Amino acid sequence: MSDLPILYSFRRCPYAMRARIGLLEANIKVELREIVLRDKPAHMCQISPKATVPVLLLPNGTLIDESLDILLWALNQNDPNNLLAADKNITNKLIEQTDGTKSSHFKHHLDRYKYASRHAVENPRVSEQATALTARKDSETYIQTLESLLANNPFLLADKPTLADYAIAPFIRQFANSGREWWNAAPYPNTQKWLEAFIASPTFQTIFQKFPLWKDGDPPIHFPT
Ligand SMILES: N[C@@H](CCC(=O)N[C@@H](CS)C(=O)NCC(=O)O)C(=O)O
Repeated sequence: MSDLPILYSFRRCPYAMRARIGLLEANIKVELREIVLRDKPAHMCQISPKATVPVLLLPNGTLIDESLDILLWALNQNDPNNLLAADKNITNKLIEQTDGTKSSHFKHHLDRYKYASRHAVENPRVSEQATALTARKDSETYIQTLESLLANNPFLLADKPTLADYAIAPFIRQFANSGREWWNAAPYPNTQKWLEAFIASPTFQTIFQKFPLWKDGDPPIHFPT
């Protein structure tokens, strides 16, 4: 058993990004196990049968397998940049609007936009392109919420990043990347600027570095390095 927490992670997953951001910000070292979703390690599925990343296993056997819980677990131990300073209720509400499971939440539309071919199958009379366009349109109410917040401050809830920025930006990155040309021309200058600043930040550059795929028996890879 490792004397460090073990993090199962997938580089491009926005949820796993949250976990790595929390660990980096809190400067908590873990053994990072990079996986691919089509070939999940048996140990990960055994300790967390829902088999989603991120999964954090603490040396005392405690399992944390929800991204927001990992982010909060890390920051509650060490939060040198005061990411927990913003109002908790507003923060939670905004995060829920992002990746909550209701069909009104942004993640629902993001999935249909990014994976329109999969979702078009649900209703064969609607083309893949129409599915994507509807999903993108439906996402815009949420993007407008961010845009208004970012008209007041350079970050969502303050003049510096807080939990909400780091919990949400990985999903907006995925949205922007699902139609880059459209995003670059879309009427959301504040959100575009905020996203660019996130992507250029040392925090994102550090958590987005590439790690080799983990397999059982490999020497441990530590994160942050
Ligand atoms: N609610 C979970 C969701 C995590 C999640 O859905 N992660 C995706 C990857 S981005 C996943 O592992 N999906 C499982 C799969 O595709 O098999 C969390 O916040 O950690």
